[in-house]
Amino acid sequence: MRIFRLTNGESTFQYAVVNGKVFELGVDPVKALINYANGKVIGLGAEVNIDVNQLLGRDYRSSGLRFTKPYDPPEVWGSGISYEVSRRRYSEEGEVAKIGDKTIYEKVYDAERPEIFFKATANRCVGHGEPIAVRGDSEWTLPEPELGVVITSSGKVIGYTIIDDVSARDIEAENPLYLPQSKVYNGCCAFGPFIVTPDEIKNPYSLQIRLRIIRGGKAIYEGEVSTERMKRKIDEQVKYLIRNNTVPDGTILMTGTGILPGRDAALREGDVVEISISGIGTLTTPVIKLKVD
Ligand code: DO4
Ligand code: MG
Repeated sequence: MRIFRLTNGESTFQYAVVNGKVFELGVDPVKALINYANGKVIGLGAEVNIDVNQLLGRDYRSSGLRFTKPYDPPEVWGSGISYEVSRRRYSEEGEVAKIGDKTIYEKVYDAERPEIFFKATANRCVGHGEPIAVRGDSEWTLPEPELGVVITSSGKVIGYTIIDDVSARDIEAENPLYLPQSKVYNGCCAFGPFIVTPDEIKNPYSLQIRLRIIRGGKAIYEGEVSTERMKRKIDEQVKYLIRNNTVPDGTILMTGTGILPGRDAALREGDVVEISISGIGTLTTPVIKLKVD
């Protein structure tokens, strides 16, 4: 099953795709995911005739129905430096803080305890076709294309999604204590277009993640990675997230990036970020730059 949500700008409408057919979803999407995972009745409504592919081509400037985030996540958390490439690339950028003779990124990559950070609430997240943001005080913001997992309060994975941990890298590079400001702001996170149930993702460690940054119709950056390269596995990340830390059902955990463009790919207003994960789909988001008030 996959879950998605549409909006006409005023109201939202939620749907589930089961065996290739689209149905209205009569219950809260998180409840539907939990019931589905437990083999219980989901709460499907009438079958509807919706051209999903045509709707995926629209964005927030289109009139009429378009995609939005699949549901309102109560909390979004991130796990960091879970790929060797992120350990290396984060360690290379400028004057990086050290503990002993290792950069903080090398240290956390090798440590038993992962990096876990708070990322967003629903109001800071956008969906497919909606704008992600560059902070008004950042000149070097990058997308971080990641596999997102939707979990219950007990840490059970009930869904997968594509998620963008948009990050103001210059603010984090200036001082690691600025991490929350580099990670958490309006429009800092996009996810969707779908939440896909675990039965559709046979092996979460064999997914291909691709990123394209498009400027003026041309790709200025293209990169890819397989989740096979994720060193810190999902259950380990979830275990630390929920240790002595109660999270609500429907919390999303971002599992870390393995694609790291350089400074020359810093996002600009008008760019389009396209992230694909095999078996899930493609999340497309335009970019806007916020103003400092
Ligand atoms: O501290 C850096 C953040 C790392 C991160 O977000 C990632 O590896 O995806
Ligand atoms: Mg990240």
